[in-house]
Amino acid sequence: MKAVIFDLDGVLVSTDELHYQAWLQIARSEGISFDRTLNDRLRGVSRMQSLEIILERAGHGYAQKEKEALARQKNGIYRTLLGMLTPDALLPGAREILCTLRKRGIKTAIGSSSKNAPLILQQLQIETLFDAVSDGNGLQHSKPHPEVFLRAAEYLREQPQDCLVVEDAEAGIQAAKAAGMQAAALGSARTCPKADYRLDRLMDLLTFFPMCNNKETSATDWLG
Ligand code: B16
Ligand code: MG
Repeated sequence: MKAVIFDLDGVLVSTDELHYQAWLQIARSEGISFDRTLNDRLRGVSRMQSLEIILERAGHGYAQKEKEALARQKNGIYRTLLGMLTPDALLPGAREILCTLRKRGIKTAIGSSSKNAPLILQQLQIETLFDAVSDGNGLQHSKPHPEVFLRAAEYLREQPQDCLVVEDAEAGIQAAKAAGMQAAALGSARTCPKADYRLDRLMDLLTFFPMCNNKETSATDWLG
C-alpha cells in the first residue's frame, strides 16, 4: 500500500458529534424525533441526503425550498460550532499517525463528504499533513459512491489498489470497496461485512506500515 485516505468526521476528529447537535436542533424545531441511532445513518452521506433521512420521520412533505432553508440553517449552526474547534479536538493518535505514515514514505489524503472540510482542517491546524484533499466541494455523488476516494487517488497519482481507506461509516466502507481500495473500519463501521480490516484504535494502522529504516525520529517530533 502506498497511500492512506482518511475520512474526516468520526475518524480524525469528533465533528460527528457537532453534526449530531446541529441536526438535533433542526429536528426539534420541526417536531421530529431524532436520536443517535438515526444519526448513525447520516455518517458519510451528504448534507441534503442527511436531511432527507431525518424528514422521513416527518408527518408531511416538504417543498424543495423548505428543504434548502433547513439545510442552510443546519449548516449555520454547525459552522458556529466548528468555529470553536481547536487542535485539541483531534481524536487520540490522529496527529501521530499522520506524521508517522509520512515519515515512513506513505502518502496521506483526506476523503470526506463534507463541504466544510477546509474549515475543519484549518481549525485543527493539520492542513500540511496531507498530500491531497478530496472533499464534498465539487463532488457529484456522495458516499457510498466511490467518487470522493477515486478523486483522492487521482490527486495522489496512485492507483486505487495501492490505497487504504480508513472510515467510520458503512457508506464510506462501501465507497472504498466500490473504488477498488482496501478498507479499514473504525467505530460504528466495524460491523460492516465489507470491511477488510477492523481497527480498535487509529494507531493500530501502523501495524500495516512497519518502520522501513532507522531514520524515524522520536515521538516528540509528532507534536511539531
Ligand atoms: P457537510 P465525512 C460527512 O463527513 C459526515 O459524516 C456527514 O454526516 C455529513 O452529512 C457530510 O460529511 C456532509 O457534511 O454538511 O459539512 O458538507 O464523514 O465524509 O468526513
Ligand atoms: Mg466519517
